[in-house]
Amino acid sequence: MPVLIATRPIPRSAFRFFWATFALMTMLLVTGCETLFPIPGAPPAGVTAVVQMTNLLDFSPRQITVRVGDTVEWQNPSLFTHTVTLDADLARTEDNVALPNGVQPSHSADVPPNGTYRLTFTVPGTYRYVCLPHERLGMVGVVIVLPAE
Ligand SMILES: [Cu+2]
Repeated sequence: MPVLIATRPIPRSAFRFFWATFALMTMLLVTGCETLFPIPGAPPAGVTAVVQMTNLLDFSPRQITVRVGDTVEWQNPSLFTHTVTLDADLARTEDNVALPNGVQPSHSADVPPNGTYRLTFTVPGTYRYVCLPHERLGMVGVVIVLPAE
């Protein structure tokens, strides 16, 4: 006796869903989740730590610790122009900037909205720096550089 199995045609939308899911999973495998869903604060390649310059006129995080040879990237996702200034001669208050002995002063110049600035630290010690336009408002930061591991 023949068995009758009810078969409905699979709706087109089911195929579309399948292929859309398949394509998304493939993209995730190929590019990594971070491309589609960037993790806030995840450092770009070659960068050890990220400091953001914020709309609240602050460095975030205000203090970071890295090691000799590490590169720090300052990112400006804010609406304001900021600077990363490790130069006591440029600072309003000289004491807001401090560098380990023998380290040359440096200054990013203006970092506009969406701009970035990178520094690679080669000398261990404590670095105090300011944002020139907002130094008076307390926009100061600290990078502590430990000896290489
Ligand atoms: Cu600033």
